[in-house]
Amino acid sequence: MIIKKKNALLVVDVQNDFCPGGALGVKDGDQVIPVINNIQHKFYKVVATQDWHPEHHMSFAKNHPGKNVYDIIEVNGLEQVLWPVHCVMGTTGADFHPELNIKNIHLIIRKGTNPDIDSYSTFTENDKKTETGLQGYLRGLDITQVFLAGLATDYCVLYSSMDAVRFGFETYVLIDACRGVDVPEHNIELALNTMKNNGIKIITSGEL
Ligand code: VGL
Ligand code: ZN
Repeated sequence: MIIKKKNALLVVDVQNDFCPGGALGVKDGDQVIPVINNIQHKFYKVVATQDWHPEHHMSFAKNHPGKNVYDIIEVNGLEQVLWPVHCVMGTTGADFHPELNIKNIHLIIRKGTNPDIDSYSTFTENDKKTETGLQGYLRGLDITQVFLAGLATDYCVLYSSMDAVRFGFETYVLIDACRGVDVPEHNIELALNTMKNNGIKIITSGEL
């Protein structure tokens, strides 16, 4: 039995833009939805996140004249992948996928709202310092275990799980409930290795 009493499931960015047909569609991204819907009841708290960018966000390639989607540039000393316009606040692309069951979600965190910095992690912006408030919420409830699911394995799930373990939570990634972008090539494999090397446990939803 892995799961303890004080746990939280983090449902990362299961939004239209990250699902097939979306602006930054992740291959088979919608396949995480039935898995996530089926396991939510096992958790003490369920937190969902939304990538939630202003139109003029620095992560959009179109805001950097002469640059292309997936170029990697440096902004304020941080490496930045340039993305297609995605998850613009208040648009349909930023909505949760309609098949995701959101009725039992306790907390929704929106991240990436600062136009000047990206925020892959649900805990901190990419400066690794500015918090979203999630750590305080979990600590306030004495939660010690964090399980992650959603999109994308090699970006928001990776960064969120790395912060979770850094902040002292026992951290699990539910591999069958995640899908990745895989940009650059082999990035998902690299992400999983980084997780494992940092003490994050990779399990399947069947092991819960
Ligand atoms: C994400 C790229 C850009 C994610 C967010 O949710 O993994 N990826 N913004
Ligand atoms: Zn984004």
